[in-house]
Amino acid sequence: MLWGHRWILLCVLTAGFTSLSLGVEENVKCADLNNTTWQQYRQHRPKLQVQYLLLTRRNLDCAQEFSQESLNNTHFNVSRPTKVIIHGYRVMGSKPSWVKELAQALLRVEDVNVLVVAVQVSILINQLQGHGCKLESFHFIGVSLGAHVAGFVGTLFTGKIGRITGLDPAGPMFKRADVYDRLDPSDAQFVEAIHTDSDNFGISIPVGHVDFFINGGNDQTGCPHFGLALMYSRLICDHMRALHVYISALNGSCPLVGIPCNSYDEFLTGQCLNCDVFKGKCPAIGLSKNSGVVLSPLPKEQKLFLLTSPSSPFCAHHILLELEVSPLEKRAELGVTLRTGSVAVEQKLGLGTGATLYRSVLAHPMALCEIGTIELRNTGSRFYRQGEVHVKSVCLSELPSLSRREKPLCVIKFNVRRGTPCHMTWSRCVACSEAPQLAPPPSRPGSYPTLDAS
Ligand SMILES: [Ca+2]
Ligand SMILES: [Ca+2]
Repeated sequence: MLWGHRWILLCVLTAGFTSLSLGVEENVKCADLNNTTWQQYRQHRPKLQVQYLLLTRRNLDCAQEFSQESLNNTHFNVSRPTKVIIHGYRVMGSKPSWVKELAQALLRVEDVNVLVVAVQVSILINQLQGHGCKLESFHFIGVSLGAHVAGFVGTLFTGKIGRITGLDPAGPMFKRADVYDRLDPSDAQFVEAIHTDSDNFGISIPVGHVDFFINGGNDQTGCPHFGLALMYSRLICDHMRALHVYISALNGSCPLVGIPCNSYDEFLTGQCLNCDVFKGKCPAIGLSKNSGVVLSPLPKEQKLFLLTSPSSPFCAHHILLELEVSPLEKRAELGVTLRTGSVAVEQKLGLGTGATLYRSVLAHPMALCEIGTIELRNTGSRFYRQGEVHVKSVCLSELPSLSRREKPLCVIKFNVRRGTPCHMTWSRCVACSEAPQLAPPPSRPGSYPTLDAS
């Protein structure tokens, strides 16, 4: 797709102009985002008054129109922190349907003011400062272009805003932009970003103190990337996943923690196993202070990786698979399946003649202790010619590991013949040519080769 088309679509999908329908005069009608289009906004800009939506625990379902003049007639509480949802401009005028869901998720976690804005946030902040709100009590949550709007406003307040959360901050035209024009760690006291479509609508570089790259940050499991899916859902699914993962984290479905690593490849090949650089406490998506980061000074542009399941609430356990085989004369391929009841997750490992140690990290819906069986298949057929693979050990452990790593579950010493799958529970083996033994983990060499996993 041409970049021009991408950006038109990006504007359609993620930008947005908020205007409010009337509602204050009767005090019972709820304010709402209306369908003002970008064109209408341009034509009528001088006449349009900048307005905002307010949601609090006292009006969870019925947004109030909000302005400096109406401040005293709303549920806004200057003594409480304020979350500001920034969704930018909207070209076609369709309402961002997720705003209310995000606002309500925030209010379930904290008793705060939630303001929904499109632009001109700085005017609002100035007004609220006049009413006694402190800059550090503001938390901006910006989606796509809204993330950079939040960054720009943060710059205007010299980085004194409390927190900015960028949900798949827009790229790639921002990638080479000056930090003044895009979100960066200097824009607030704590800046975090969640990346889910770095290869398309999102930015590929880290822009916060910490940056969560979900499933590597490019493409999301459960999103249609091929086939007959609607063009809209194909294009927007990855990009909007950051928002849905964030809402899931707010709902507390499961901890969504990131593991620090230089690259996704290093993460997938088991080269980053713990959060020792964060004093053993992995940063988590959500509202905890600084995402749980206790380091001082804060890190900058620290990449964090995590895997998710394909659908809400996106919970997954990170399982490290470690395999040691006897030296092979020819190449081979092993299919490893972890199974609990009807749930099965398969990982294919390409084995070469020059290496005997392999590592791979995979997502599994079950915790390690709930994985009932492991099955190995020698799937190499005509192209691969290694007829039998002697497995010295296959071990599973769960990430992130604690500083003192727990012992992995291991099975040792068995052969996997081509065409004869080897099923194992942790206490027995079926159809192996040699009875495997449960064993303590093998000693761990310092480095492992890159795994050719598929
Ligand atoms: Ca900036
Ligand atoms: Ca993508």
